[in-house]
Amino acid sequence: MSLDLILPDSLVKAFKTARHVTVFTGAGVSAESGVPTFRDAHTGLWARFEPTALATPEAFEADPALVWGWYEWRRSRVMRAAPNPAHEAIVRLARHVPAISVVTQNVDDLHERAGSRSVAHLHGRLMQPRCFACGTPWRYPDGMPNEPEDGRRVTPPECPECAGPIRPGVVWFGEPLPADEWLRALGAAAGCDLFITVGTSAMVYPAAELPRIAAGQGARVLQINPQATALDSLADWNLVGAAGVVLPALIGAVFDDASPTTG
Ligand code: BJW
Ligand code: ZN
Repeated sequence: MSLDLILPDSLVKAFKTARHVTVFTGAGVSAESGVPTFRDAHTGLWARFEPTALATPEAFEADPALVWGWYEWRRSRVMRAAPNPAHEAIVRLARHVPAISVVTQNVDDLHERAGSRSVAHLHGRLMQPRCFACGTPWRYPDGMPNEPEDGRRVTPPECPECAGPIRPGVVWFGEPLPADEWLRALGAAAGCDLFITVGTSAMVYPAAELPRIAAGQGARVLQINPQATALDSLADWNLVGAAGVVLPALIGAVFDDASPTTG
C-alpha cells in the first residue's frame, strides 16, 4: 500500500538538518510482519491469559510449561515472519543521516534481519534463552519450532550445567533492563536531535522515559502510530498510520528515496 504524505516543512527540515537520529520502536513495527503486538488480543490457549500476567518471573516459577509454551508459540511466529517495509525504511534512513541509533523494545530479530546494526534491545532477545537458575546461555536446536496455532504447554528444556529450567532471554516485569543496552539507549535519547518513536504504546517503563529524556534535552520528537498514545502531547509531530506505510512514504518524500513498496 502506498501513501502520499503531506509533510510539514518543519519536519522535512528536521530530517535534513539532523546530525543524530534515534529511532525508538515497539511491537507495532513488527505487527505488519504478522507478529502480534504485546497488547493485541491473543488467540487459542493464550486468550485466557493476560500477557502482563505471563511475562513475569513469578508466572514462570508457578507454571514453567505454560510460560515456555507461550514463548515457543511466539518464537514460531517470529521465525516464520520476515521484516516489513517499516524495518526496511529504517535501514534506508541510516544512509541519509550522519548518525542513527536504533533502540527497540521488541524481542524479535526483525531489525537485524532487515539490516540494522547495533540495535539496543531493551527487553532482551527471544532467540537467546538462558538458565533460570544459573544464567548459563542455552542454544535452541536447529530448525523451526512447529507450534499448533492454538498454543500448548511445553516443558522447558533442562540446563546442562545445573538441571534448572531454561527461560526465554527476555526482560520480564520487575526485572532490570540489560545495563549496557539501557546506557546506550539513554545516550541515544540524550544525544540526538531528532527522536522518532514508532509503534509503541509507551506504557512500559523505564523505556517510556526515553522520548521524554530526548525532548528534555532539546530533541524534536516525531511519533508514528495508528492510535493515540501517552506521547501525543509530547510529540512535535504525530503521523497517524501504520509504520509499514508511513515510514517508507516519509523517507521517500524527505530524501527522494522511494522503496520498491512505495515506488
Ligand atoms: C502500530 C501498528 C502498526 C499497532 N504500525 N504502530 C514507573 C512507573 C510505573 C511502573 C513502572 C515504572 N518503572 C518500572 C515500572 C514497572 C514496570 C512497568 O513499566 N509497568 C507498567 C505496565 C506500568 N517495568 C518493569 O518492570 C521493568 N523493569 C524495571 O523497571 O526494573 C526495575 C528494577 C531495577 C533493578 C532491579 C530490579 C528491577 C521491566 C519491563 C519489561 C517489559 N517487558 C515486556 C515483555 C518482554 C517479553 C515479551 O515480549 O514477552 O516487553 S512487557 C511488553 O511491553 C514488552 C514490550 O517490549 C513492552 C512495550 O510494549 P509496546 O512495544 O509498546 O507494545 P504494545 O502492544 O503495548 O503497543 C503496540 C503499539 O503499536 C500500540 O500503540 C499500537 O497502536 C501500535 N501499532 N499496529 C505502527 N502497524
Ligand atoms: Zn543452570
